[in-house]
Amino acid sequence: MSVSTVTTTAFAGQRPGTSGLRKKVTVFQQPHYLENFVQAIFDVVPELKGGTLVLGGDGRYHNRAAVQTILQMAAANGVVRVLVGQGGLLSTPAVSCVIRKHGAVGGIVLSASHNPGGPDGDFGIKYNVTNGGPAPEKITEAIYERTTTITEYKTYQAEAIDIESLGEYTLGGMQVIVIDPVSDYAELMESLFDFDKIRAWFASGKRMRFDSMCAASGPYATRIIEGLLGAPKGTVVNGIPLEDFGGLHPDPNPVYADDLVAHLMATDAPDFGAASDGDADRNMVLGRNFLVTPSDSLAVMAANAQLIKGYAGGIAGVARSMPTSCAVDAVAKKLGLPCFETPTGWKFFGNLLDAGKVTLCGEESYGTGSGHVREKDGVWAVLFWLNLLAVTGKSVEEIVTAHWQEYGRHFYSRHDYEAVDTDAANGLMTHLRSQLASLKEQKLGAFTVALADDFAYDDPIDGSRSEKQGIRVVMTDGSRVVFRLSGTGTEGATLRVYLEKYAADAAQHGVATQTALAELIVIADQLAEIKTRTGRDAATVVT
Ligand code: VG1
Ligand code: CO
Repeated sequence: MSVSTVTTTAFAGQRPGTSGLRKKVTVFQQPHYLENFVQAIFDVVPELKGGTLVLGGDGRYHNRAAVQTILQMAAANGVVRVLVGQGGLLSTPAVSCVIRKHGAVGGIVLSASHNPGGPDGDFGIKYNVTNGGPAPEKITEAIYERTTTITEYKTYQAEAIDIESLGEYTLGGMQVIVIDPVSDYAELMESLFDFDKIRAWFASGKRMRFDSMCAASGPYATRIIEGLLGAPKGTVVNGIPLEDFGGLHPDPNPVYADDLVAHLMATDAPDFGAASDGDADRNMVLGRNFLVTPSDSLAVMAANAQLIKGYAGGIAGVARSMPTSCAVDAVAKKLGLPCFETPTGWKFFGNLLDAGKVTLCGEESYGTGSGHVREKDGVWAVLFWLNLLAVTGKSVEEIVTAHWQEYGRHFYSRHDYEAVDTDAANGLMTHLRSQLASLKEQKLGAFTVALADDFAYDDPIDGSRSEKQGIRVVMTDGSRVVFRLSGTGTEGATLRVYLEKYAADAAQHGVATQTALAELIVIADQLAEIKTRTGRDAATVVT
């Protein structure tokens, strides 16, 4: 039982993407692969020595083994206390909550989020900083740099800690506290939402279906919604986290959560439906016979925040990622709120939240959140909607259609082309960039281009600049086509095409989304030569 220094060699490709380092499980199972990355974290964040670390993951295959490895390395690197979720489980927003509440230096999240799990699936790791949020690019880059030169790591060889039972253990000079993954988080939710009103809503016979997709939200949703809020047993389905997510693809969108959608479209549909992803930071909400886009969800939240206990004092401002629709901008304009446009990925909201510039944030990729933590938060979003349904007595459809009448409707869709040849995808982006200078004022079908650029973001708080964050082509009527390559995939490249069209006139609001966007879809293909360059006739996933 002692600290040992292990000789290692660097692995190529350990640069974190949009949200941490994500690779196939088999890549992480290579000797030293995880260890190198973890040692790089300890080397780049010296404050961890002598400090508290939070550790947990979404419960996917390899989670438990990785927890033991990291505990031993933490002990060898001088961490004094680790708070680890029971069974190694902590949702991503719960990690953020626990870091903040217990004054930890940071946290390590083990997750590949919405990517499938199991021995042939994906695994991932990311570091969260003291504010509870994902490390900013400055730190992720430093970690990456460190992985390129690493020659040794430290570990403390000892018996595995029993992380299945709550309690306190010691590992060398380090204390390991196995915590209940839900209680701190549930307490925070109770402080933000009117649980009495939601209880009354369920007691009046209203019904919901929460599909946890066999992933991390299960214990949270079950304890809070069926337990504290009194919803009938069976409200939460697929509520037990499984290492392979029961073979499901835990991405809460109409394509992968099709079973939930079918239940909400059935004749005996419940009033409200929701789903969450692998690590419980994403959410999809839907009403009876009615889908809500994530961009609209954010706008509705901003417009109604004053009705919700935790936000009754008003919100400071809103932020959305660049590809997210401008629906929330319309609300901000009307309410006189600041509205920020950031690159894709939650790490870009951290500074704005810390500085008190914004309260609500969202992404088109089924992510919404607020200043209560520094991650997007799936269960929080669902509770926000439940609270809204309970205080207004309205249905989801009534709330959203009334919203469109007031603010107009932003038709929105994302077309993903997954596992495309990497060279073809890079060529497509280069081809788009080469057209930017000449696109302005060009007529494209019925549209005229107002702005065409490669989005760059200057952080208003720390002045850092992030370039090449997506090609956007904005039309004079506000319609937009945006192109990006994903930073979370593990196979080839994934091209994301984001399409948006604004309709002020309520008579047009009932049109099917893909019909409303048909002309923009054609324009996107013409601009990017998607079909010829990718060899694909159609998108892999349309949300
Ligand atoms: C995707 C989404 C992005 C989200 C990220 C992490 O990134 O588009 O909005 O923040 O996943 O979400 P990309 O680079 O593949 O487009 V999660 O739930 O993985 O933490
Ligand atoms: Co996620």
